[in-house]
Formats: sequence, C-alpha cells, structure tokens
Amino acid sequence: MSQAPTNGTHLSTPSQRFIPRLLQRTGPLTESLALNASEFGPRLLPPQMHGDRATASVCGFCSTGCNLNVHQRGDEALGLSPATDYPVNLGMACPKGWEALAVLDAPDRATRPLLRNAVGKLEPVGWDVAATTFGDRMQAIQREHGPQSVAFLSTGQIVTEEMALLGALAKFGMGMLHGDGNTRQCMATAVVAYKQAFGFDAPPYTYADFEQSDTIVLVGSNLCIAHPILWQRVMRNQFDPQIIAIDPRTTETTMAATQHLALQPKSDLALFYGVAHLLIEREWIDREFIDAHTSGFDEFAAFVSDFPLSRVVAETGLAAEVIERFAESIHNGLRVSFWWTMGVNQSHQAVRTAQAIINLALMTGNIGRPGTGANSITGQCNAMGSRLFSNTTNLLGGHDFASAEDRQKVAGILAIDESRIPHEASWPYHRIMEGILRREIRGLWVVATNPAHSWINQETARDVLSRLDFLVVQDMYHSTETARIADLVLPAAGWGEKEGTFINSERRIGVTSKVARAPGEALADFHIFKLLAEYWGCGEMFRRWESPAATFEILKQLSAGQPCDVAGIDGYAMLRERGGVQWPYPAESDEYATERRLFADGRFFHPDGRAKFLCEEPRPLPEPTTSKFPLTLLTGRGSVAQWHTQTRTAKSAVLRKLYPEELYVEINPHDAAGLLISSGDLIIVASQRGELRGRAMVTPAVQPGQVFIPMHYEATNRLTHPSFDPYSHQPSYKACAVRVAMASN
Ligand SMILES: Nc1nc2c(c(=O)[nH]1)N[C@H]1C(S)=C(S)[C@@H](COP(=O)(O)OP(=O)(O)OC[C@H]3O[C@@H](n4cnc5c(=O)[nH]c(N)nc54)[C@H](O)[C@@H]3O)O[C@H]1N2
Ligand SMILES: Nc1nc2c(c(=O)[nH]1)N[C@H]1C(S)=C(S)[C@@H](COP(=O)(O)OP(=O)(O)OC[C@H]3O[C@@H](n4cnc5c(=O)[nH]c(N)nc54)[C@H](O)[C@@H]3O)O[C@H]1N2
Ligand code: SF4
Ligand SMILES: [Mo]
Repeated sequence: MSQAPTNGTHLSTPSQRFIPRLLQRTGPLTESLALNASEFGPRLLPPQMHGDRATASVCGFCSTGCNLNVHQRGDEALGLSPATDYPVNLGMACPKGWEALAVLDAPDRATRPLLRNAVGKLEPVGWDVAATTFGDRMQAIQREHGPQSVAFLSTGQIVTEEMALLGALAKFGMGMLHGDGNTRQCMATAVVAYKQAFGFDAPPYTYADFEQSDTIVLVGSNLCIAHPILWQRVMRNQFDPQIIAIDPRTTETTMAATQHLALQPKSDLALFYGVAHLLIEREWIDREFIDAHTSGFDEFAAFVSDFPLSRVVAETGLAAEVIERFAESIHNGLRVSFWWTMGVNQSHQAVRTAQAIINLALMTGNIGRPGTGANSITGQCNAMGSRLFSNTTNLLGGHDFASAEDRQKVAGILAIDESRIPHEASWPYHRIMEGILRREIRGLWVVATNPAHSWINQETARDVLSRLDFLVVQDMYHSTETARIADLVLPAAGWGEKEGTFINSERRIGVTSKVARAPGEALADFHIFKLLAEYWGCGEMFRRWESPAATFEILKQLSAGQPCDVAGIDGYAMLRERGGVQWPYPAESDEYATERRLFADGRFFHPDGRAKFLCEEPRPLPEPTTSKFPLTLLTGRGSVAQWHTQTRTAKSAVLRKLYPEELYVEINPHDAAGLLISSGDLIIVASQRGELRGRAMVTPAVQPGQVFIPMHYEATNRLTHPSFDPYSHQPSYKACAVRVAMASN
C-alpha cells in the first residue's frame, strides 16, 4: 500500500467522515475545514456579534499563530472572526479558532483555589491561604530535602512573558534546579537536531515557503488537521507542486498529496539515508553549496553507501520505484522544502531522523532560498517561546547554564546575584518522573499541562505523581486528570483573559490580547507567579517584571546578541502594527520584510559558520511486535476539532459535533477479519503495560499489522511504551506492540 488513493474515494477515518458533514452545513469549504472570513465571516457572525470595536489576538491553540479579531461591546466579547490583514492566516481560521471564546465559558472552570483538606477532599480556599500553603509546604520540603527536591513542569501554552517569569521565579527566586515542560513531548527533538546541525535552535523558514516551493515533502505530519491553515498556504501555491507525504497511515494529508510513502513505522531513517545514497550516486547534489557551507559531508557520503536500494526496500516496506521517484522529485525540484512534525520527533531515533532530513536539504542546496528549507513545524501556540525563554534546558534567551559568561550576562540584566543561576540544565521530564519515584523530588508544580493524561505509560505516570508529598496544579479547569489528584489547584485565566506574546512556527512574535474577564477569582498566570513570589519572600527580585509589557522589555535585553535577538522590536505596538515580527530583529534593524527566512547568506551558527552532516546507524524498534502482541500501535491527532487532552475543545458544543465522543481504534480490514471484528464492535486493546476499551473502526487507512488510536482520549497512554530518544529525551509515543481482542460485553 505505497500509493494513496488520490481521488478521495474512501473517506474512512472518523475526521474524514465528519468533514463532509460540516461541508454540507457551511458551504464550499476545503477539506481542512478552514473558513475564510472575507467570504464567510460576516455571514457567519450574526449582527448582534459585531459589537462596537474589535481587538486582534493571536490564537491560543496551535503554533500556526492565526490572528483573530474579537468583536466587543463594553467589557463583553461577543464573537470573533479571523483577521484578513495578518500575514499568517489571511482571513482564515480553523474550527478551534472560531470556537476559542466558547471554551472559556464552562461549568468546570477553576474559579477559586482548591486545597485538599484533612479528609482528602479538595475544598475552596482564598488566595491568601493558597499562596501561604504553596510557600510553606514547598519550603518545608526544601528545608528537609534540599532546594532541588521541588520541581516544576511548564508548557508551550502560556505567553512568553509568563513562561520566562515562571522559569526565573522557580529557579532564581525559589531555588529549584529542575523544571521541564510539555515541549519535551513535542519539540525537544527539533531543538537538539537544529542545535547540533546549525549551531542554534533555529527553524529557518517563513510560511511563504509553502507557497513558493515546487516540491513539498511532509514527513510524519498530518498538516490538514494539525495545522489546517498551513495547509491552506500550500493550497495557495501556484507552482503545481509535487506534495510528498511520508506517513505509515493514509491520512487527510496523504490523500491530498501527489505521492504517499506509506513506510513501516520508524523506518524513515533508513529511507532518508537510502535517498541520500541515491542522490550521491547519481550526482544529484549541490557540490558548491556543500563545499562552501557545510562540514562532515565526506564521512556522511561514506556512511550512506551502506544503504543500497535493496536494504531500504527491505527496511521501509516501500517499492524500489517509489523510493526512486521520491529521489527524482527532490532532484527535479528547483525549490524543495522538507517539513516534519511528530512522526519524526516522537521516536527512539528522532534526532538522527530529523538530521537525516536536514542532510537532504543541505546536500541539495535547498536552504536559505525561497520555497526551500529543513523545516520543523512546532505544535503548541507558544512552543517556540518555551524553547527560548522557559529557563529549563536553556538559560533564558537561548543561553547556556554551563557557560560562566552567559550566567554573568543574564545575572547582570536581571540584577540578581550570579550565584542564584544553576550551572547545569534541568533534568528532562522523564528524569524528573524518575526523580519522584526515587524520592529525590517530593514537591511538583504543574503549570498548563496535563501529564496524568498526556505522559507516556500512563498507569505508571499516575502512580509516580501520586507519590509526591505536594502536587500543585495551575490550570483553567479544576477537572483535568492531573488537577483531580492535586493537593492544591490554582485557578488560572486562559487565552483571551490575559495578554502577552506567542512565537509561532515561523519565528513570528505576535500579541495575544485580553478580551474577556477570567471567571471568579481566577488570575492570569503572570499574576499568580507575582503573588507566589511575594508570599515566598522573593518578590523584590521581580519588581521590574511589573506587567507582561514590562517583561517583554526584559526579554528583549536577554535576547540581545543571540541568534534570536529581538531588541529592535518597539513593544507590543510595533508587533500589532506590523502583523507580528519574526526573530531575529536586532536593534537598529533597517531590514523589514513581512516574511523573512534564515541562512540566506549560507552562514550557520557554528563557530566555523558551517552546517554539520550528522548520521548514525538505525536502531531496532524498542518494543517490536511479538506473537503475543502482534500489532504496532500508532497514536496522534484524531481530528481538527480535538486539542490534546480535550480540557478545552470538549467544552464547545460545535467542536463536539466534529469528532466521535467514544474512543475508537482504527484497524485494517485484514486484521479485523482475522479477529472477527466489524466496525462499531467494542474491542479491547492491550499492551504489556495496560489495556483499554474502544470501538473498532475498520479501515484500510491503517496498514495490516498496525492500529491507530488518537491521543485525545484519556486511556490512550495506558498502552504507550516509555522509550526515549537518547539525545532529546523525547518520548516515543508512536510505536509500541499491542494485541486486539473482542470485548466480552
Ligand atoms: N487539531 C489539532 N491540531 C493540533 C494539535 C491537536 O491536538 N489537535 N496539537 C498540536 C501539537 S502540540 C502538535 S505537536 C502538532 C502535531 O502535528 P502532527 O505531527 O502532524 O500530528 P500527529 O498526528 O501527532 O502525527 C503526525 C503523523 O505522524 C505519523 N507517524 C507515526 N509514526 C510515524 C513514523 O514512524 N514515520 C512517519 N513518517 N510518520 C509517522 C502518524 O500516522 C500521523 O499521521 O499538532 C498541533 N496541532
Ligand atoms: N499518545 C500520545 N500522547 C501524546 C502525544 C501523541 O502524539 N500521542 N503528543 C504529545 C504532545 S506533542 C503534546 S504537545 C502533549 C500535550 O499534552 P498536555 O500539555 O498535557 O495537553 P493539554 O491538553 O494541551 O494540556 C494543557 C493544559 O493547560 C491548561 N491551560 C490552557 N491554557 C492555560 C493557561 O493559559 N494557563 C494555565 N495555567 N493553564 C492553561 C489546559 O486546560 C490543559 O489542562 O501531549 C503529548 N502526548
Ligand atoms: S490553525 Fe491553529 S492558530 Fe489557526 S485558528 Fe486553528 S488552532 Fe488557531
Ligand atoms: Mo505537541
């Protein structure tokens, strides 16, 4: 099954089946469900929603970073429509964006702090009690077990100013050593791959590249549902591009592609080495670019000579002609762009796979020019902000904890004692979980992430979290799987109820605005951090961090001189006026263009200015199938309307209509027949770690021997196998061994 049906004859995954239903309801939309405001906005918004003014705000779901105009009257947000003049979305938004206000109004919003009482029940308390308890309990743990016995888990879903304040407060104010975030589950691989190859974590592209490519390679990316507005940018491409989708499954995206390489899970590395070998053998490489701008090519060429076509056919399960056609498309393309997402980043050999993609771009000179690039697409609205400013793996502003010079610079800007800055990066997420198990970590502060649902190997994860002496969860909702097991719940304002900046996938910094009041006593994360700092006794250190806008000025100073230098941005006003600004934008920048890409001059961030070829022998799957567990489980996004652990999107009645409520399992007709399973049957899926029940969805969209379950259902991660990339420590969510059986009732 290496070629996708291109005529869309079998709409077989649930989102494929739900899309036409929405199409019928709202008119001639594209299959990715983007709605164009200029065509549909005014008609979709009833007159009572027009209000007396509109405030622009970058969307708080995915990393595309669409801008939405929120229509207001007085203090009230009446409705929204996508901004037509913003360079990202050009008047479009996906259903999550259209419904962004609806999810704010829900009965399970956290409106007061909740503290677990003597009989083990969460009961409402005032902020004074909450902040006092936070300080007392965390400090008591630190006194007994050392400052590093308390840690935090942060997120890619709060504004940059908040995540910088959290990182600075936790580490410099409260003395924590370890903090990580949900970006470990998501972008860690791209970060390490870029750092090693380019010398800095620097995605080079701008979204216009989608429109300017003549050959678009999408690896492990279901763009149509995960980044639907980016798919719209592809649809605007005038060059009739080859679209090559590499994914074991048939997805909305592979069906729209011109070539679908339905390879065996995690065989991407062998495929890309084999293709590199073909390109070298046929002299389809850009020798001039390689000589002038890269290092390590000769070793790489020698290494890939061990990947003849026969080996690649055997390892990927793809036909030789399919692989050759892919290589030919890269050769024939004048502007080839490579894009990757979680099918690459979530793997036991993720960093090397990402670098194998980078190698293809480098060896063919497809970087730094319009329509090219080795481009990692981020996931959450502010994953990029967290990469630069979360103060977890990197010291604030893409600096290095291990560098005395960097520590001195940051301490100087923040006017703090240099000794407060740790000399080493935090432990990665899985090491923090292990630390809890070993009782090295006893207090944990979880902000805007839901590990009891989203972390790998869930039953163990929940067991680990339950061993903490003190678990604090700061969230918009008190009902999340993690909040329910917390000792203290801090009620947070969400998107639309506070302001700050997000950095999208193409490095564009945009402003998100306050357009609604948070319910009850919920506070913006920024103000929760300030409050906790005061009660902790370190408030003085953060006097300058007066507001998100004042904090943005600190971030500018921290970035100065770095590849991500944004010292030239003249505050939120400039960001609003210009439709966001991409980094870098140093002081005295005279260059201003709405779309900018990196490496146009061929200079990379390593000291020698060259990009590095990096490679390594592929490794077998950490958990191969066996006779007892004969199927490979793939997981990922299920539909355009579902967001992660569903705390937000499940609150919208409109979005709820767009996906199946009950957990479903996609299984190939061949495997289903062998097990006497039909669509709609209740089945059990089990791995070595746990089991779940769901409805069978018999479909050729998954290959024989594979099943797919969306990550949005609470039980999915009971099955996943805790294996990690050795360099990025990102969990390998997308391949483990399972068995399927009919449920007895
Ligand atoms: N609607 C919606 N949009 C979202 C999100 C959401 O929850 N809902 N989340 C956002 C976030 S945080 C992220 S990170 C992105 C994720 O965006 P994507 O990465 O596009 O989404 P996934 O479905 O996780 O994975 C993409 C594809 O990888 C494939 N895959 C699995 N294993 C392999 C493999 O070994 N090789 C290859 N080549 N492919 C493989 C899967 O079949 C899947 O179709 O989406 C963002 N956008
Ligand atoms: N099996 C499997 N598991 C996966 C994946 C997969 O592909 N397969 N993908 C992984 C990936 S890429 C990701 S990014 C993670 C996502 O995993 P999580 O981060 O755990 O998922 P979310 O549901 O986005 O959780 C965000 C939480 O923050 C809250 N929140 C939203 N806005 C705010 C705010 O402004 N302030 C505060 N304080 N709280 C807020 C929400 O209510 C929600 O509870 O899941 C990972 N897990
Ligand atoms: S594509 Fe992403 S940023 Fe744009 S409206 Fe949808 S969720 Fe929001
Ligand atoms: Mo993600």
